[in-house]
Amino acid sequence: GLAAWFMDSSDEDQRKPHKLDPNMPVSMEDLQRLGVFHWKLNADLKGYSYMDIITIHKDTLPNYEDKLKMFFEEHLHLDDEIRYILEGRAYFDVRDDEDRWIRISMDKGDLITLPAGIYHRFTLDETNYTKAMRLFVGEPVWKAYNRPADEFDIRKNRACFFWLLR
Ligand code: KMT
Ligand code: NI
Repeated sequence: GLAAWFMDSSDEDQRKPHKLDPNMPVSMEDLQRLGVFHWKLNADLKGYSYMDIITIHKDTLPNYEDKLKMFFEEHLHLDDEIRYILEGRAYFDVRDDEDRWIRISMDKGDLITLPAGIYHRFTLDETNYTKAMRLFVGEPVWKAYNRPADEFDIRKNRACFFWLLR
């Protein structure tokens, strides 16, 4: 857990690490610039009004194959995505401000928040199992907009933010 790197562009198995050769790590600071926060649980789970637990394994998740396919489609949400890994491992891939894929490796005890409007996707790794807590501020909205979804204000706000940061 707690590691991130730029991804290669090979079409090989999505569950492999897909590191560049040589590896190009992405720091916590770089992720924070993108609005992505990723840390070991510091008991700061305050302020969330909804929680559930999803067990992603072929024997426990209905429509396992379809769901994994859906999770790996590049998409965004209009709310933050907050996940806390309880067991197993997984990867969250996010697009940086230059549209490069960053792979974030997550395992037991890792918490991540993805900001509303960031393009991202999710995959298991080759261990094929993770149990995650899904947290939400307010009423949960699971609606995902597959790319392209640039018509939303949140996308324009993000573009403006990165333009100002340049
Ligand atoms: C999402 O929206 O990307 C997901 O819910 C990923 C799977 S939950 C660990
Ligand atoms: Ni998502």
